[in-house]
Amino acid sequence: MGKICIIGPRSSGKTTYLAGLAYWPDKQRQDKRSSRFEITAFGDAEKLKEKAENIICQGASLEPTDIKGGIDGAPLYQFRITIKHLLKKPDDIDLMVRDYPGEIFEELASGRSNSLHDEFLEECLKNVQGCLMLLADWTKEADKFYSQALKEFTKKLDKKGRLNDFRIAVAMSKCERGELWSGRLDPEIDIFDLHLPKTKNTLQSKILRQNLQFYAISTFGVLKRHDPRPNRKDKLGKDSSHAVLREAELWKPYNMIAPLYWLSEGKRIDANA
Ligand SMILES: Nc1nc2c(ncn2[C@@H]2O[C@H](COP(=O)(O)OP(=O)(O)OP(=O)(O)O)[C@@H](O)[C@H]2O)c(=O)[nH]1
Ligand SMILES: [Mg+2]
Repeated sequence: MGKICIIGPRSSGKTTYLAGLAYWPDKQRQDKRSSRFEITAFGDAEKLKEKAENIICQGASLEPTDIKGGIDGAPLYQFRITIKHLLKKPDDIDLMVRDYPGEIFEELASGRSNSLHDEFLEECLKNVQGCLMLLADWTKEADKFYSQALKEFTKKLDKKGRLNDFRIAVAMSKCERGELWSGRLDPEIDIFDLHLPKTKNTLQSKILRQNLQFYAISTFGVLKRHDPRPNRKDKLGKDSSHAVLREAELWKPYNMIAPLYWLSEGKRIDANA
């Protein structure tokens, strides 16, 4: 069973991503034949599925993640993902996923520390096969900030002796946004080289090439295959990092499985997963 964690700044879409995985809209539509994936959510992940149904599908946002109860009180979500292939037997991946609050990532950049957050990072650097890192901004300031946080993150990996055996899938989240959508086909070049070069360099200078991959994902996706309008509504009075699902019945996430498959198996599957 692969254990991974999801890290990224606040509001980068981490918990919504997990809720989307637990709910898996194709399954709800009984769209089974057209879907290449089957996902079963276990334990705490079942509760996330209800949240997707009762909050995201109703056009609202999830609460920010809170870990006041410490690491033992933080849910560890479990999923089995079955990937169907045309000519060979299906692959099953079993994942345990820890969702961390964005403050942990943000503190890395500021150099401040907090014993509760340190406890989470310890776990992440010790017992985890790799991490999915969700980043949602592409401004120059964001590039600087991410790069700073990742310098600290890789230093910590090094101290724990994990620098050479820790996979990092870095994903631009919410990529249904118009400015990013066309870059999803080759995100390493058309999103990371273009908008987040410092972030990419920081990672590439420390992490072995075979342990680093770049992705673009969107939990909300677009309206239809031939209608690339975002399946998203911005929230009135909120900044652009807050948005809600627009049409629950058209919900089709983009590329959510590919990074998990790579983190777990070390092999790539095509996008649109
Ligand atoms: N446009 C868009 N917005 C999204 C997407 N996924 C999540 N969001 C929105 O982004 C905001 C933050 O989502 P969360 O999942 O709570 O983010 P988080 O990274 O878990 O945040 P913390 O728990 O505070 O660290 C919410 O308003 C979501 O509805 C997406 O695919 N596209
Ligand atoms: Mg969260």
